[in-house]
Amino acid sequence: MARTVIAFVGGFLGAGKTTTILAAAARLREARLRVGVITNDQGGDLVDALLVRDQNIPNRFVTRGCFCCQFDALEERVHELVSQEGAEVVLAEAVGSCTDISATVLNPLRRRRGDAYVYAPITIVVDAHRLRTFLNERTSDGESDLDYLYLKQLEEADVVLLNKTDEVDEVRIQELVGRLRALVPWAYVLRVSAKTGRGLDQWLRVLGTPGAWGQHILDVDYDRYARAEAALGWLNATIESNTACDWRAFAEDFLQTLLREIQGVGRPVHVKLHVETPDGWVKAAAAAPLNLPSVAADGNARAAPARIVLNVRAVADPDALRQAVETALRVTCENCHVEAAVSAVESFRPSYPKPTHRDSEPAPA
Ligand SMILES: Nc1nc2c(ncn2[C@@H]2O[C@H](COP(=O)(O)OP(=O)(O)OP(=O)(O)O)[C@@H](O)[C@H]2O)c(=O)[nH]1
Ligand SMILES: [Mg+2]
Repeated sequence: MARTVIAFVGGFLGAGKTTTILAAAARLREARLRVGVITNDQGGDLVDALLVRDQNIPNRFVTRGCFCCQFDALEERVHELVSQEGAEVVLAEAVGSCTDISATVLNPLRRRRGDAYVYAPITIVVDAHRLRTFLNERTSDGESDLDYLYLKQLEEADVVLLNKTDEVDEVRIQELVGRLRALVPWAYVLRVSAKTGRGLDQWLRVLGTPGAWGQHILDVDYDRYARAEAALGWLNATIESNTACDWRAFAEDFLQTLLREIQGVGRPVHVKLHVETPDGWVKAAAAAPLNLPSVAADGNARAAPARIVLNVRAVADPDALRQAVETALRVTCENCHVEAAVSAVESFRPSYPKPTHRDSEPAPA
């Protein structure tokens, strides 16, 4: 039997990693390959995991820390996807505030597991709008800690996917590709749209290309990396309701109201929610810098009970995020004549990254 291919997909919060993975998984399945997906988060309840499950893709989660700090769990989940689900390709999405994947995840796995798997290039997904903002706002007297993290994510890429090109004109795309090639001359830079499918077949061809990938071991200042992560507030919540309503309209209203509330206490980075009802699901999300809501549903979700999973990532105090969620929920419930209550919530700042392994040299490929 051919060895399973493992592809790590990183990139900043909201860049489009999950959307890219789901679109790629659909193509791989059309080509009759068995795909498994691993999602990852600093907290517990994950919208991404629900999105993968909605597509009936075999999936596993690594929660309560990024792959590097939860390495043993990652290794186990990969093994499960291969041994229990027969996965021939595993697409593993790293937390969007995570970097140093090559030294702390890919190379330790290769060193420990040797030939058991084939390691695909490390892919970093980049939101074209965020890249423009990053390039425009960088100053010669040094970048912010979050910009430092963003740059480190790019530096370890074997492949960069310039995503959301459906929203940017071709002249700008050309310019951004040029700037990316100057920043990371060793990486393949591909123009893609996870939404329209542009460039995804090309990406899959690159993923299947044998090579000594993951060789870019970063020089990372972990104090700066930790400060960048700690600038972010994280909130995961579950909300439950026994009222029947138009859940798509509810999700749109809640997302917009919550974005406004967060803007009052900080800066939204990625806000996403998933509503599950007996007659369907709705997902709604908005990612900085544009914060344009995108909403999708599988039908006409109107029934009760409804279970809403909410994930907020923002440059804001975690307690202020709790307050923002409570206020937005009250406003939307009034607007939509719904009774709903938060049944679980956690909010925090990611803690100092402490990788289980860190290889300062690439393992033999
Ligand atoms: N227009 C457009 N929107 C996209 C595209 N890819 C993703 N999005 C939207 O961007 C937002 C973030 O997408 P995700 O796939 O959840 O991003 P992510 O990188 O997985 O986010 P995190 O897991 O929070 O780090 C969602 O609203 C998506 O609908 C794209 O190619 N074009
Ligand atoms: Mg995601």
